[in-house]
Amino acid sequence: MLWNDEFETLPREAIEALQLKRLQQTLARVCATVPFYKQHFANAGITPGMVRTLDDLRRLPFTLKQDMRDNYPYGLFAVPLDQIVRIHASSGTTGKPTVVGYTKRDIDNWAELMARSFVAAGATRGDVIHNAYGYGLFTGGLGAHYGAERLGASVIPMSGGNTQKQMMIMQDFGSSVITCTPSYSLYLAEALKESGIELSSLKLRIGILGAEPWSEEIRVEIERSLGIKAIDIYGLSEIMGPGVAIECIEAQHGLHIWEDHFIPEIIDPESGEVLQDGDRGELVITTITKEGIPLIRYRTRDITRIIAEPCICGRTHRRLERMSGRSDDMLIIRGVNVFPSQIESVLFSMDGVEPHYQLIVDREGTLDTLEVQVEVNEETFSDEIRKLQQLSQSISRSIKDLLGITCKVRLVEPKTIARSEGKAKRVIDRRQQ
Ligand code: DLL
Repeated sequence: MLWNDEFETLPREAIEALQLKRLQQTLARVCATVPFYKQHFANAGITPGMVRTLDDLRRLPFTLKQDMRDNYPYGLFAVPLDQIVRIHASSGTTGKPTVVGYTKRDIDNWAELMARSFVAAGATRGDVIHNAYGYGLFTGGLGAHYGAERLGASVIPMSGGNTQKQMMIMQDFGSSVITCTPSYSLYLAEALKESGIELSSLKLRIGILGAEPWSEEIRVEIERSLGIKAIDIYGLSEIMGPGVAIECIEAQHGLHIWEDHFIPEIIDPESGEVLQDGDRGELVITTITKEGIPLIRYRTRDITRIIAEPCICGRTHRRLERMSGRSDDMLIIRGVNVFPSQIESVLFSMDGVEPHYQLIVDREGTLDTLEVQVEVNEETFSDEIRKLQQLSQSISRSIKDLLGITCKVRLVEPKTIARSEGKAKRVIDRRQQ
């Protein structure tokens, strides 16, 4: 099923022609209306007229999150405030948030792309969409909400939190699609089990999950424990919010990025060089329809690769492999580059381990230390000490084999690691404190 047959199946040449036209219009517009871009391009010796092909895009300088911070709050907006109808902001961990503004048309395009994404995920207008993404400055809640309404489904604006109430509503209202973070879906699964609620008493069939990295192993666990198809959705507030890219239910392999609105590139995060399709690197996105805050070559810091092969679903928009993390999530422990997702994959290949963990990085004297805390299931936890020791040794050996670093593994009782209603916090780095 498609939402917009024409645009979702545009032949490659037509997508590229449309991209070039829209890119040229966007460049002309930002140069005329955003002093930052005028200066930024002048510094690089570029004028919009020099971009004659899509390949010329790589001649333009990148836009960084820092540029948004330096122009806080409205400096990068390309229209006067009286044309901005909504403002969102991303939840920065430190300092001021990153602010984005939407015109009426931006909001309309966003709802369209979210409706398209819902349909790609297998949702229909007959669904009851239980939206447990947070409503507020975060784009998840309102982004999913307007998309679900555009689709014509019945949307329940739950927002995050109050798990008991979520479960009651889910049962009584017959929620069939849930939208939330993957970590919250696991929390819900656990809470349902604890309350003795049978999956057969629910109508849940699809989860549209994103806003944080998750692995294939976690997908298997979510699908099993909630009895649903779990679909990966990607987005970021700087570019739009949720709905920039999504997996299709037909393949569940790679996220189609809506290329009539966004141009993706993959670069080497060190050199900034553009990589070939298929090579893994940092995702850079250029928006080509946004009016409020168009961004040119925005460095997302997310690590992925482009899957250019045609998809069985018939959509012609290329796919991004599931994000394997962010380049700024990379920990450097005793000089070794470590992505939390690498440790996650070791943990979930072990029997008896639950999908809840935390990495604690600290410093003793001049030496970095890593402690991996992971929950084990009830059965394993009540095993004899010797078995638990074997498990923790085999985890630490596998981590050593994979990454070359020694870590301390602490197996903890079920439900001791804090659960999250939004994005999970997997890493506690005490070195900077
Ligand atoms: O998280 C938007 C969103 C809401 C996406 C709901 C999907 C669902 P921000 O708060 O600006 O926006 O955070 C964006 O979250 O750069 C990624 O690092 C991460 N992220 C988002 N989706 C995924 C995903 C929203 N599916 C940042 N897989 C992005 C991995 C994701 N990481």
